[in-house]
Amino acid sequence: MGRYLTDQQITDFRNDGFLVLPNFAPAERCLQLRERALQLAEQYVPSPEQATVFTADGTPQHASDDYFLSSGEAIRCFFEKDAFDADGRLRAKAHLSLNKLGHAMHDLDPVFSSFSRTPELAAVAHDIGMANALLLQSMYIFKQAHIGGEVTCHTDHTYLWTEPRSVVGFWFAIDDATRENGCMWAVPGGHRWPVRTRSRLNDARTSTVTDVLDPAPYPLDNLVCLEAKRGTLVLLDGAVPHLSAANTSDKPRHAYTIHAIDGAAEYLDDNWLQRPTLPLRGFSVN
Ligand SMILES: O=C(O)CCC(=O)C(=O)O
Repeated sequence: MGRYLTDQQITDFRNDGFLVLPNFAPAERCLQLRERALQLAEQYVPSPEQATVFTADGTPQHASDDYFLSSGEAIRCFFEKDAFDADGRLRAKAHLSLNKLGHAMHDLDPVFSSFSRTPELAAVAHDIGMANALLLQSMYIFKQAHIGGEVTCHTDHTYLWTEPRSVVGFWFAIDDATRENGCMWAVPGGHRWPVRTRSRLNDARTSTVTDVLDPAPYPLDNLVCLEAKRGTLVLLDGAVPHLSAANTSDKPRHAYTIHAIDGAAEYLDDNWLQRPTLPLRGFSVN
């Protein structure tokens, strides 16, 4: 397999726990994915009465919802909390009120699958040491203008735990992500700290619970702003703390993210995301 990253980029990723790769995905492919995401949103959006709200601001309303818990093998639509008015009515059309689509578009939709599997992505995964990268989940994050919710500081290992730790986030800017519309921020070197929480299924497998391994919040003094133009790929080590602010601007901030794990690591069976019938596949096109 060919190399994609330089030695310096690999060193930067190891040192910082993230790496920003501008111009990774061609703009036209990003726009094609954007259009497809909006089509899927229209096609799959449930009626507002059956809506599952997804929040990443510390108030997980989705945590005990079967629509969420069984979405690892499906294409599901999750609403923004602020999409509803005080009477519980949607302020905008349903498919324009979504927080995200998740979590198996990369396996179930041809447009998403082809965006998610390229020789370049396979090479990047290999370059950062993933011997057998497997695509575990995909999320299309709308971060809609005005209502796009905050994502509080977290690590991805918290949610997608393997032994040893192996999850890596492959986050693509589908729109330009700026300070105004809620770009991501990360703590350089924070991936060397032990991960402080683990989210997992309860014994009845009906809800997620959080094990607090260290109650101290992650120190955020050195946060780095990850502004990203359309087509930028941001790699995130599974233990690097990262976050994004709410989008209060009038510009949407669409992003697409894939979380991959290493097939050599053990994926725990009390992680919320389970794939009982759909085998995991890698980044290679075939
Ligand atoms: O897109 C965002 O604002 C956050 C995404 C994120 O936390 C992730 O992909 O792990």
